[in-house]
Amino acid sequence: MANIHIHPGWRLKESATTPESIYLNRRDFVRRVGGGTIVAAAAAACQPGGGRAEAASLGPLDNIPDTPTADLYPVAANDPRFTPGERHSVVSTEEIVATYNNFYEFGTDKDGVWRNVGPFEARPWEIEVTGMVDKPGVYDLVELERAFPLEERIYRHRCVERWSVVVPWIGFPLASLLARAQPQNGARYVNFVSFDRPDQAFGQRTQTWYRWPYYEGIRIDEAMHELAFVVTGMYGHPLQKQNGAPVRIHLPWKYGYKSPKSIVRIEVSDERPTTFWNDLAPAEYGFYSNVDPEVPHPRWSQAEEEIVGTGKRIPTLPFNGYGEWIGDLYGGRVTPAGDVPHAG
Ligand SMILES: Nc1nc2c(c(=O)[nH]1)N[C@H]1C(S)=C(S)[C@@H](COP(=O)(O)O)O[C@H]1N2
Ligand SMILES: [Mo]
Repeated sequence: MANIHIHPGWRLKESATTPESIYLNRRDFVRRVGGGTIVAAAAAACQPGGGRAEAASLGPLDNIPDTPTADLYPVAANDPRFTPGERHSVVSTEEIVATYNNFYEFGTDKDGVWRNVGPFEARPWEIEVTGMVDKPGVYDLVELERAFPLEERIYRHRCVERWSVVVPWIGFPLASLLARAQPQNGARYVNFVSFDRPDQAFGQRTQTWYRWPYYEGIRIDEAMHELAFVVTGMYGHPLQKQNGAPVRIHLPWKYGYKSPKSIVRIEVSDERPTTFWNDLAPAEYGFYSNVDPEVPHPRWSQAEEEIVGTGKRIPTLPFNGYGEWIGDLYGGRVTPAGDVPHAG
């Protein structure tokens, strides 16, 4: 009985979803990239000196940067046999996920982000892994995409603002990248840093009250957890810019802001890093920020969420439904004591 494969139980069942939308998107992508026309148009819109993208010429699904790794996509989907339940496991359409975004580097209007990413040059791209690792280095993202087997993971994504989507991400486990860098004994935290390019991101130019570049961090045992994912693709193709091209993190048991987009650096250290949202509003956004229906935000309840594009509201689950796989990372709690002042 060689090759018995144990499928992780956190995998969402694709058959409980709307596979048509995924496969339509895949075909659509093949057609667009195969023809090459839209990619060429996107590249033209990114010429130096260009202002914001021309909304009229580029649609929300036309923001996939050209990459020599396009041949790696799509990849095999999740095994359909395992699911943590039917709740909320309808994959959002790419149209929704690509037009309703939080990415403050490109403004604070969720439906405006995709219109503003034109000037952002998301390929080629390097990521530095630095700090308390035996093998620090600067990696070309293309190298990493080819080094690790890419997998598709359908993950729930829950924003602290009470909306959620379900996204077929493509990427590789964060643990694989960290293993390659070899964290030293005593390494306890991992910090992620996004790009800093005010010339390409008008939000960094104009919203100077934010502490750019965006940064968020987690404990190293959280980073090594099998659910922690480095995302390079979505819906069968490389990431759209508005979703964090060319590489972002996704931590499905935490509020969305803990998953930084378009990262350029991963820092391993023995000191807890400060984090973008905790620095801005410590009473509202903790370090851990695990999805917790019992701990309201000071300005709203977290008991429910709206599934974007459906008008449907559903109860929020502890750890966003991933509690069974999180195990005892937090000593039996969802929100560790004192994570936000009002959580006790
Ligand atoms: N660099 C960066 N990363 C970011 C953000 C941001 O503003 N900048 N917003 C966060 C928030 S609040 C959420 S909900 C998710 C949104 O991801 P999506 O637009 O792909 O759904 O990205 C997170 N990562
Ligand atoms: Mo968010």
